[in-house]
Amino acid sequence: MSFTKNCLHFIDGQFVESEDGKRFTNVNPATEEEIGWVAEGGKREIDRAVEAARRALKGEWGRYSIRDRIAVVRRIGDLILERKEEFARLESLDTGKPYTLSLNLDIPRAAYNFHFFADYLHSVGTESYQMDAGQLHYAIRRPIGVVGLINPWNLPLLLLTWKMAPALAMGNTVVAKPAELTPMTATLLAEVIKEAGVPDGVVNVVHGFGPNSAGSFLTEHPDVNAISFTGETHTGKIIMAAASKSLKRLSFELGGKNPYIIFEDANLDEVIETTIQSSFSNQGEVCLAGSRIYVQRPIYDQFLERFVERTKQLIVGDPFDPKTNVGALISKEHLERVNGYLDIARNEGRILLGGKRPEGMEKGYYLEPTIVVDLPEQCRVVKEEVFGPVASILPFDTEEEVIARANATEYGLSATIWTNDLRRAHRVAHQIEAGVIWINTWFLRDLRTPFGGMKHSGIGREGGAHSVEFYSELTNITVKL
Ligand code: NAD
Ligand code: 6OD
Repeated sequence: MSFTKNCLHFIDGQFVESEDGKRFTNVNPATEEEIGWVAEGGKREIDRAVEAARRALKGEWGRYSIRDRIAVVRRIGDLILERKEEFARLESLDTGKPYTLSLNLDIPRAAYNFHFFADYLHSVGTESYQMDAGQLHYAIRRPIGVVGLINPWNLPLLLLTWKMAPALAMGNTVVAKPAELTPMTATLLAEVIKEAGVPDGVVNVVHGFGPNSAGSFLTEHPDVNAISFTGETHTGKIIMAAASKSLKRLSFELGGKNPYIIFEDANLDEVIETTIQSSFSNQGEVCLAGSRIYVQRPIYDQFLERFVERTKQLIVGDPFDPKTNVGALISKEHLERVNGYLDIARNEGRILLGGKRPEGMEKGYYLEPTIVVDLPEQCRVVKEEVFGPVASILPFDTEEEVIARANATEYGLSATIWTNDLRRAHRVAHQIEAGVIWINTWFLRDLRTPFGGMKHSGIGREGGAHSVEFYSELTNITVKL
């Protein structure tokens, strides 16, 4: 199996270089070694991809029956599973995340995104209303057209397929712009798309950067009907402005600074294990990470002691070592950004554990799982998205107080509440301003449910009927006999 992969664009069913031959280098964050080159797309590549996608809407794909679409969407999922080790290897090479995580979470979930939406398509209907005799309204659903998919680097294949599967299921064509730091699994997905027999031009992948590059050319393109974007809130604002010129439909899944509330009656055994995951899995590079951990004061010391002990057991290291729990951060720049937050934490609070490069690891963008305490509520580490293996633990006294503190943020993506008091769990959940709330669990996903954030964490919801709604256009037809 290959440890390198050069990444070409996939336009109109062909793997191609950029017309001007531009390329950039792809680096393995765990070794700092080059692992291949990537074609760097610009306006010309986006134009060609959008033209191909628009043509494909009117071609064979546009005439596919629902049954044919279900079959091909399902087949893409099957082929991902057939090549899951190859996908997982490339995902870990690109991101630095543990191979076991890629193999057991990212890649199966990517396949399931296709399987789920293939199944879901069976039950997609529309509305019909009868008025007086002989008067009937009924709605028909059509694809919205060419959809631009722009993704971040933290869960590259999972998030790309989360958008691509419903877009294809609803009969659209797509132009995907993967994150520049993680181009490999999108390229392998293009191979799978070809193998699955998807007609040329239905799926296009253009590599490149964001500003003044493939990303912004895609969002500005007048023939793109919708953009589904996952990434930073700041980027979302830029994309919204660019997309406004041609009034594109937008779906935004943005950043989060998610409150994670532990009441004194919670089951601490469960809490500790899950909090390890919600803080440090994927190196903490998860938009849903429970990064503000509020612990009720009577159990604060006990929680801290047990959490520190359990965190010490985590193994940081080579993503391909099966014992590794925490891999490398995505890039040198990102590690520096996270270290910048740790400097603030040192000044305004206290680093209780971690906060430095693991001993003996000279290469790679590694950081020990880090626990921070004694931070003032207004500290930037409590307010801003750190997106690294850094857990801030904050004591609280009352329910009212913790709700107010949880909501005192511009973000509203997710929240977690730990308590055995049923009434309190629901009472608090109803008051927290977040699009996704977990009670006594974290990141338990069901793809039928609405997923997305409020406030600066996003616009719109995806998942199940919400994805169907986003990736299709309704026309109401009224008939009077
Ligand atoms: P980012 O916003 O920097 O980049 C995301 C994508 O947007 C990349 O493909 C990038 O090339 C592209 N891009 C950047 N500038 C652009 C522009 N001006 N026009 C068009 N495209 C542009 O985000 P990132 O650093 O790759 O990812 C981390 C962020 O993503 C975090 O804030 C995280 O919370 C967020 N995220 C959110 C969710 C969610 O579901 N809400 C999921 C994963 C990640
Ligand atoms: O599970 C999902 O569908 C999803 N969109 C997860 C996002 C995770 C953010 O990092």
